[in-house]
Amino acid sequence: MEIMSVSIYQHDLPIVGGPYVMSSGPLYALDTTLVRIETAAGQVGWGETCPLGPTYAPAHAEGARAALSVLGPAVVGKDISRPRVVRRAMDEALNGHAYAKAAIDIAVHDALGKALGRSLADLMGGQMQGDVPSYCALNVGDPAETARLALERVGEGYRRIQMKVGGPSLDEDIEAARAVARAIDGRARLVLDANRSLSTAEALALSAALADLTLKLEQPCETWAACRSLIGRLNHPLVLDESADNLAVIAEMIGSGGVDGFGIKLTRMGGPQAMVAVRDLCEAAQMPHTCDDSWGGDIIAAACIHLGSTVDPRFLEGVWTALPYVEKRYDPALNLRPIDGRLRVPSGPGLGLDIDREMFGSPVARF
Ligand code: 0XW
Ligand code: MG
Repeated sequence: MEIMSVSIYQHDLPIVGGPYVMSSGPLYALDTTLVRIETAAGQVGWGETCPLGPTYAPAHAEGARAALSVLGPAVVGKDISRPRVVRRAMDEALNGHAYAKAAIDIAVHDALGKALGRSLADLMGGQMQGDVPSYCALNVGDPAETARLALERVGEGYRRIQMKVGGPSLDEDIEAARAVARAIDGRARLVLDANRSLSTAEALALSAALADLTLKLEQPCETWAACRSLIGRLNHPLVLDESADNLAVIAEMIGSGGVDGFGIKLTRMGGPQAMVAVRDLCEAAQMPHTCDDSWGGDIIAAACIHLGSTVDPRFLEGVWTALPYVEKRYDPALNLRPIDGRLRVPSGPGLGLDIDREMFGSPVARF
C-alpha cells in the first residue's frame, strides 16, 4: 500500500453569516488546503488543513502549501499501513509544521481505513459513543446580541457555549458574560475564550468581576508562562488552547496542577496519531478536553468527529466544527452539520466521505 502520488489543492471557504470575530478581529473568508493521496493499490485518502487566518497561530495557508511541497515528495513510496513510518519520513524532511503534516496524516488514515474497511474511529481504538456533543462559539460583540444568540444556540441543543472575549472593552466583556449567563440560565456550560488577548491583570480583573458566575476561562493570556502565573489567583477553572501545542507541554501543564482542561486542535497536534496520544494522556489525568480544529470543511470536521467519538465521554468537552459557517459540502450526500447540538459519526471506511476531486479544480502541486 505504497503512496504513489500526493496532490495538493487550494480551496476558498467564505464564512457564511460572517464575519467570525475573535479578539484578533473579524475574519470573512478562509483559505484551506486539501491533500489527496493515492496508493499503488488504488486507495485514495483525503486530508485538510485550514489555519484560522495568518495570526491565530504560527500557521498560515501559504505556509501549509509550502510545507506540503517538501512533505509530499518525502512520503511518496511510503506504506500507508505504517503511519508512524510516514510521520518519521515527514519529520526527517521538515522540522515542525505540524499543521501541514496533519493533512497528510489524516489522508494516510483515510486511505488505510478504506483499504481495511474500517472507520478512522476504529483505527484510533473504536467509538465510545455513536454521536458526540458539539459546542458553539459566539463572536466578541454587543452584550444583548450575544445573549440573544446564546439563547438561540441553547434552543438548537447546544449545551456548551464558548463566547469570545478580549474585545475593545473589558467592561463590555463582563457585561456580555453576565447577559449570556442570564440568558442560558444554567442550561449550558459557559466558557470565556480570550484567544490570548488579555494581560494577567485583565484576566484577574475579569475573573474577579464574574466570581459569582459558573464558567471557565480559556486561554486568557498569550503564553503558557503568563497563564501559569494565574494559577491559584483565578476564581474560575483555567482551560488552555493555543499554548497547548505539543504533548510534552500538555504533560507539563497537567503536572502544574493548575490547568483544568484543554481546547485541543487536530492539526495543531499534527494529526490523528498525535491526537490519540493527547487523548490518552488526558484520560489518564482525568482531564477534560475538546476535539476541534481551527477551521476547515467536511474533511477536518469528519476527522474531528471520528476522533471525538473515541474519547471517553466523561472527558469530552465537545467537538467544534466550522461547518455552520461553510456553505459547500465536500461530499454532497453527507450532511455532517450538528443536529440538536450533536454530531453523528460518519459511517463507512476511513473518514466516511466520498469526495469528487473535480470540485477543487486542478491541484496546485502534485508529487
Ligand atoms: C472555537 N474554536 C475551536 C474555533 C476557532 O478556530 C477558534 C477555536 C478556539 O477555541 O479558539
Ligand atoms: Mg480557544
